[in-house]
Amino acid sequence: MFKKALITGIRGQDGAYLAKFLLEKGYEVWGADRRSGDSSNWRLKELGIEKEVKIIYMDLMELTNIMRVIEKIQPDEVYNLAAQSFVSASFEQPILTAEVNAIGVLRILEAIRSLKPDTKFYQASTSEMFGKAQEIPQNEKTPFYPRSPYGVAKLFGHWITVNYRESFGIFACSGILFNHESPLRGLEFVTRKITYTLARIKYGLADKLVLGNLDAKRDWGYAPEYVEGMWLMLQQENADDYVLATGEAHSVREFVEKAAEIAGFDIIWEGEGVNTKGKDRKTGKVIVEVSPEFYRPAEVDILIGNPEKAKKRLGWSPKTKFSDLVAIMMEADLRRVANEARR
Ligand code: NDP
Ligand code: GDR
Repeated sequence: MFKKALITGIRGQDGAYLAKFLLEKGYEVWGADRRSGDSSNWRLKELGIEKEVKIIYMDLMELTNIMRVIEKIQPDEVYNLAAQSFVSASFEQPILTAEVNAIGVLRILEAIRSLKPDTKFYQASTSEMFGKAQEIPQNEKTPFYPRSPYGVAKLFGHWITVNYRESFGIFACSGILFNHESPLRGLEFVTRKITYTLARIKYGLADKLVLGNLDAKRDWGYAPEYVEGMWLMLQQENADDYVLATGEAHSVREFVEKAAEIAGFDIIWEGEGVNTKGKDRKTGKVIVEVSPEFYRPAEVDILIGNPEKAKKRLGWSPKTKFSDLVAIMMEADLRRVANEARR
């Protein structure tokens, strides 16, 4: 018998890759869409699975809606990937962020508890819960110190998942995932903003790249590998929490440098906070500018994960190295923008 999976956040980066992965495993895949008005489903289209995913309307704000969906689908597995996922926006929309990223998780767990308690549940937790990191690298036992309304709300989502596992015996796992990127990443996130904008500069469609804090360091992995880790968590004998990460951190500045090299640019840095030593000397045309507009009220300076537990228990390990990840993203955007420019 095939299994049924319900994925919330189906129209996001991870929703698309997870849907593809589960379809290949023979699952019947239901995608919960909050019906935001943009019905382009471009990510599912790019992966060639738009017609295979069964879309159902479901918003994490609405308990009765969630209950009807769980009742109708009777899923074996629920992957809760839906969220207000942009850290910056959470400072402007903290209440909405908490409603979706914290209480939204509880709504799903309540629906599962009431209607189908044998459903396995995956919660998309995040390295942002470590925030002002209390140790380096971070693992499942590292104390949390979130630095944004996003991180605080996700911390509630994490603990309520643990609590429903311990209180009601629900098979509920929290995946503490460090940043994972791909050509399907949203344009508001720094990696995709860099590769897409550089590609547009290359084809004369933009004249500069404007960024915030270049010194922030992140542990960047490749998204298709991380969705397999989510699935593996739900296939174990016991539910547990796992860190998925590469164990390496790189700065935003390094990401820009690598991407520019691949796109064939010499970088000229300009703006506040720019460190103009060595290769950052001004030599001509402006390509990268630093603007306070993109600084956050409280920053997370450095995150590096330790994925040892996932390696040992799940047999999961990251494969794509930083420079390959940048190349995959940069080349994909160069191809995309070349097509745009031709139209
Ligand atoms: P995306 O931003 O690409 O996707 C998030 C999805 O959530 C979107 O499709 C969005 O819908 C949906 N959504 C937002 N609000 C609601 C709501 N009220 N009800 C239903 N759906 C809603 O995120 P990613 O795919 O990158 O990330 C997936 C999850 O993993 C998120 O929860 C994120 O916080 C978490 N995470 C991501 C990491 C990463 O590096 N990518 C790392 C760690 C955790 P719409 O399309 O309509 O906007
Ligand atoms: P993050 O990703 O906050 O780590 O959250 P993002 O790409 O937004 O920022 C990473 C770092 O880059 C710095 N930065 C900029 N960020 C953006 N977006 N735009 C800029 O112009 C810019 N300039 C510098 C940021 O200050 C930050 O330090 C992502 C999301 O996917 C979350 O949902 C997820 O939980 C975490 O990763 C793990």
